Amino acid sequence: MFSRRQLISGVALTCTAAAIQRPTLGRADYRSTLGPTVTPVANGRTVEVALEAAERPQVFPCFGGRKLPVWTFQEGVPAPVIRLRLGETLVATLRNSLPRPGELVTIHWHGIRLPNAQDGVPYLVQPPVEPGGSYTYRFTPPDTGTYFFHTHCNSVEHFGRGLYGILIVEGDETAPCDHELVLAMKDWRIGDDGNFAPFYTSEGAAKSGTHGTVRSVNSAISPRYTVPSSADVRLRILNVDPTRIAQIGIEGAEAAVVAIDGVPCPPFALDTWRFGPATRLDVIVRTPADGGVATLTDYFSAQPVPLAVLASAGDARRTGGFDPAPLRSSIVPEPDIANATHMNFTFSSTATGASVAELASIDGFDVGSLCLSSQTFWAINKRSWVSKDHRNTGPPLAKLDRGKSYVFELENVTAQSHPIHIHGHTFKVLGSNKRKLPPHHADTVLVGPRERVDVAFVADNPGNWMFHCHILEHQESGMMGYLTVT
Ligand SMILES: [Cu+2]
Repeated sequence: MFSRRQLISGVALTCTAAAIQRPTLGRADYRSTLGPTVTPVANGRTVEVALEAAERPQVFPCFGGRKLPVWTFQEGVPAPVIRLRLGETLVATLRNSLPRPGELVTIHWHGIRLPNAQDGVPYLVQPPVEPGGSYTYRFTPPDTGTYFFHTHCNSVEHFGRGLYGILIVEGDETAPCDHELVLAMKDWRIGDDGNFAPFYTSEGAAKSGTHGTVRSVNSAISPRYTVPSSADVRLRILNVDPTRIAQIGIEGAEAAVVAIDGVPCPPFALDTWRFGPATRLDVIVRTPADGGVATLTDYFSAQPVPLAVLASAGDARRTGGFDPAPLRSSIVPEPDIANATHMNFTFSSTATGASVAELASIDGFDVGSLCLSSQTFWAINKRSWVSKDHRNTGPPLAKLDRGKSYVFELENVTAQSHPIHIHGHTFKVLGSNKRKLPPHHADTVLVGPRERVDVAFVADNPGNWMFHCHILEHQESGMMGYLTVT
């Protein structure tokens, strides 16, 4: 008989095997350059959006007919999609109409290099919005790309109940695609009684997070979208789950990655991509001929999971070979690696976290019955963030000089993966001690067990910026801090 631990490692082996054995299609010698730089020019135009955080009980397609008390920003849709053109200013008015007394809200615009005051972190940069209150965000995004937004208060529950939205800044294409889809991947945690199950558990927080029970894309199970045939379709794929790490690929069609975390990269063939929470991937797919299907698939499980199906219909749009046009180059400043200051950040578990993880791995042991003296399981450089609501911030993890280049050595000494996110900056991923990564930029990078990933950036944005794991239970149980740029 297998122990639970053996079974878990067996699952991991199966996943790896699934990813490796998967056949790859087509060629991979796409153009290795980017298009000309696109420089934002504020054009005076504004896009005004009203976002009202409220409970709106409804039946999303993945709920199996059940009505659940979801929390959303707008009526009628699982998640609003805000679109603006580069150069336009977003004016977003947030109203807090959540039903629970004392439930606070802010909006963090994930990945946007915006002024610190608009970053939406309670206490650190703004007072949280009380029930009945409102707050207006106003900023002009400097970069194109695929982003999302979410609250930065009680995040595990807010994500769990669906309080997030998509933000797209257009203007990066050098050649138009034939069609576009936004595909937001998120699990829902529904208990046997048909209601939401607890979003935060000590067992989950001390290990890889508390997983949802129903997988979805755009709040539907394996939704099917009709797309033009033999066409180049742009997929903006987002992982908006607070926990799930996927290994995504496209089955049945040739596909190329053109941007990671919104930042354009020279196109490269998508075999599979390790896809951590809060990360995004822009992919161009050459759809099959009329009647064919291509499937966005997650290979990081014992059996590949079909996440969304693209069904081709109609006359062929293209006849030549697949040669996806690169997007325009971004204006993210290039770090001066030779003269950069190196800083090491070690992501570790606390003594409490290590013992809870150990106990949680014993079959039948209910960690919830422990009278835990501390809910702090994780640390950055041996410091745990003690207040999940950001109230008692303490000193920053590091002070950075404005305009200087830094190399952050992100060192994970735990047995879990951690998607590490830095607010207000986009970093260049330099490399990993464990895997080969294509040259790219990101705002969130997945650091695997005992992996070290080096990233570099110019600290050009003044203010206090959160620096944390985006497995939200890890964040709320200690793996969070902030940087000060002056
Ligand atoms: Cu983590």
